[in-house]
Amino acid sequence: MPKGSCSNPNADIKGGIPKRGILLVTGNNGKFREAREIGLKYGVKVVQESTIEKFEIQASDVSKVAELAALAAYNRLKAPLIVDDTALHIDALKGFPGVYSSYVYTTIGLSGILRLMEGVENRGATFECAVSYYDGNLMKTFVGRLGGVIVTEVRGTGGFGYDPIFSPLARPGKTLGEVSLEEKNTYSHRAVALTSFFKWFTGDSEYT
Ligand code: ITT
Repeated sequence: MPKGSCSNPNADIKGGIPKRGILLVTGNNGKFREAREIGLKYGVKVVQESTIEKFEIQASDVSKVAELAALAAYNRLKAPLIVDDTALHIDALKGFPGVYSSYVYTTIGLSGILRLMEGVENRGATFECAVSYYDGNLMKTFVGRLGGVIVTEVRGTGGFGYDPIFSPLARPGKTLGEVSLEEKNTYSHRAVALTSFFKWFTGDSEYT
């Protein structure tokens, strides 16, 4: 199925593995690449849907944003789908940029965040990711978090978004921009949320 198609994601899956498909509504190719790899482990083909824009309300938590975005996307596409809403919360900035993460990234960017953090001793931060599934009937939301620190300079060319300024506690000394996609997928906020989703979706979990 071509990228961005909005018909049934199961339509081009002909037996064997993967056995099922799911649309991921996102304009962010980095999210899609990570989700595609995790989906394959569970026999699920993740199909990126980027022809419609993810509807983003301004709410105080990622679960609410993801659920409303899933509902809005379903009303357009009429096919089972997931959306991923992610926020970076910086402790010393009282959780900022949080639900404004996308806007802040495209306005002040990584260098703007580093400037705000100049001379700040408490570098703690958390990524929070909510993945919401909606099929016109059932809404399910899965959340994952990753703790780490904001480093003092941009490091690494891997990943996307805030990855080059975030060093996870799981990998001290390295930013997410300096680790492989495979490694990020073993402990990231997105991997935790998506793993719970895929386990539920494929019937392999306590969620069923
Ligand atoms: P969609 O809404 O189309 O899915 P987006 O990039 O706007 O794409 P979010 O609102 O969820 O998605 O992301 C908020 C910001 O956080 C945005 O700038 C992302 O690039 C960034 N971001 C999301 N996940 C990330 C991750 O795993 N690592 C680093 N930055 C991330």
